[in-house]
Amino acid sequence: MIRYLTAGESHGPALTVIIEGVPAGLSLDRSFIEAELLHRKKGYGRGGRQQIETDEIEILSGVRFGQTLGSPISILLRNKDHEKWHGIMASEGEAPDDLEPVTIPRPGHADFAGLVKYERDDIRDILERSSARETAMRVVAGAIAKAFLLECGIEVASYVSRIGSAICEETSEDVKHIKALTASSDCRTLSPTANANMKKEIDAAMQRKVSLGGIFTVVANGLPIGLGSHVHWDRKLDAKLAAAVMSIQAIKGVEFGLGFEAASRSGEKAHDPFILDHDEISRPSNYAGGLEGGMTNGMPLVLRAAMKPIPTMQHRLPSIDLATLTPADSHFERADSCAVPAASVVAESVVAIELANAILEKFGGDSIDEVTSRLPLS
Ligand code: EPS
Repeated sequence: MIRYLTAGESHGPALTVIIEGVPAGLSLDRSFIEAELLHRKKGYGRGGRQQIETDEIEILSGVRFGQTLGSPISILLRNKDHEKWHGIMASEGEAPDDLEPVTIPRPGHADFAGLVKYERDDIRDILERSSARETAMRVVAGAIAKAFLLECGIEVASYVSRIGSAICEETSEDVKHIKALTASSDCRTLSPTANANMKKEIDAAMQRKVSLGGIFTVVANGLPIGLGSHVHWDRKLDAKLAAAVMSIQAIKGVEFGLGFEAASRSGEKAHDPFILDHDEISRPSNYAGGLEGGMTNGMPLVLRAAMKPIPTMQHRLPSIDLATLTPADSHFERADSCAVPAASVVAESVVAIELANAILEKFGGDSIDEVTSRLPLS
């Protein structure tokens, strides 16, 4: 099974990840991982930080001559912006005399609860780690999971379905189609009209100095039937996928297939009939989003998630200066106006990790050949 740990502060020297449990013999090169990082870095509505960072990685262990060894893979990504944060983010010595602690929490952020929980005086001790910069390393881990899944005939993609009130009416359950359309869309959506509307919405939000959330859809194709299990709560694949996506910064909800809409339909309009098509079992619809009883059912996986607007905004919200206990406007520092396109890439990554684990759980193997030889023939 693949386990991974990320470490690093947003403006610290570097981010790191250790990924353990990747089978040996998987072809892996830096450019494949960096291409995934580039998808996360892009997206209309990102702030100035993305122009600073190059998101180039160093593979420190677990890979030799472009192949995984089965040993832990460790990867380093240096924060270019750290050069300007040396003093403020130093791991040794005393705090500089002119250090201004952040003491006004942003409503909607980890600032307040984190400060109280960890008994800190400077909100920076919390915000540096709660920052979505950390998701770069999930994309690194996810890229390795994607490389593994490709060997198993499984592909994952995502698209943005909504930003603020701008909606993409088109939907797709076809990874190749999604990849082709999102490649030319700076909002990572499926139609030029939706892309233009989303950009307009983001421009208007920037003018108002506010942030925007949205909804994205993650799709996976090629999944064998029976990943996950109905027999116990902690083996249900939908629960694992939902937890993985819910753990991404600012995600507030996850649904599969019809999701919340199923609650308002009567049963005959909410489930996917079985039919025979040339003697093959077939499903004319995919309301379940590819999962029944916590198991893959042979249909495409369709997961949607809702992201709240980022709490860091030039439009400051009422807050309290915790140093003086006086009312104050919430803290602002440079931020993205909308990070929904980036979050969709992060979600693809964490979904890929869960799917890779579901494959390893069911078919197992220490080398890539061992795993793939155990997969059902398609
Ligand atoms: C973030 C604030 C911004 C974002 C950052 C997440 O960073 P900064 O404060 O340096 O401008 O750009 O996201 C990234 C750096 C990234 O790579 O995704 C936050 O507060 O969560």
